[in-house]
Amino acid sequence: MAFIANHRQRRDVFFQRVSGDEQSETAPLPTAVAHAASLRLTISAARLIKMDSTQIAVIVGGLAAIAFVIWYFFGKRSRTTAAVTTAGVQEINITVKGGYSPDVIVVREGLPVCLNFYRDETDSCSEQVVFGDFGIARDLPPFKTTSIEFTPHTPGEFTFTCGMNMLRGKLIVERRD
Ligand SMILES: [Cu+2]
Repeated sequence: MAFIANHRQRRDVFFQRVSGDEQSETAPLPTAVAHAASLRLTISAARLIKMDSTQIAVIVGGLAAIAFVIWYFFGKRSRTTAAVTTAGVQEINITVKGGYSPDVIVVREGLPVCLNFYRDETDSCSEQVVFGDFGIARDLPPFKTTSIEFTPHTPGEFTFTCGMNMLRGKLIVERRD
């Protein structure tokens, strides 16, 4: 025991001599090194855990973003069939607010269609609605109903969009039996 203690003391003296004046004079070097090492270990462990939680957050955020994109572009749309009025007009009310609701409208070919767009916002994105296939582009004043009337003569699916081609809806024209 005396030998070990003596040895340790000599070693401490040796380290102190080797490391010179960088080390604190109060703490023997091995203790300081041990402290520094354990501190470094704690910091790196903390950093590792922090990085992991950041990575998890990034992954979760990424997955959420992907899910949102899938839902936004491919999700089940609200499909609505236009009601036919006594005058034989296929009429439907569409709310415009960050999108079109409903955004899938089913009509029959050969009958006049009346689409009542109520723009429930001032967001400039939706200030115009475009039915490219029908050559229609119409301004939608905010908080007002704008009716667009035309008669589809060809069955098929026709996209309608905002003026910037961002908001989208679909007009499905079904064959008349
Ligand atoms: Cu837009």
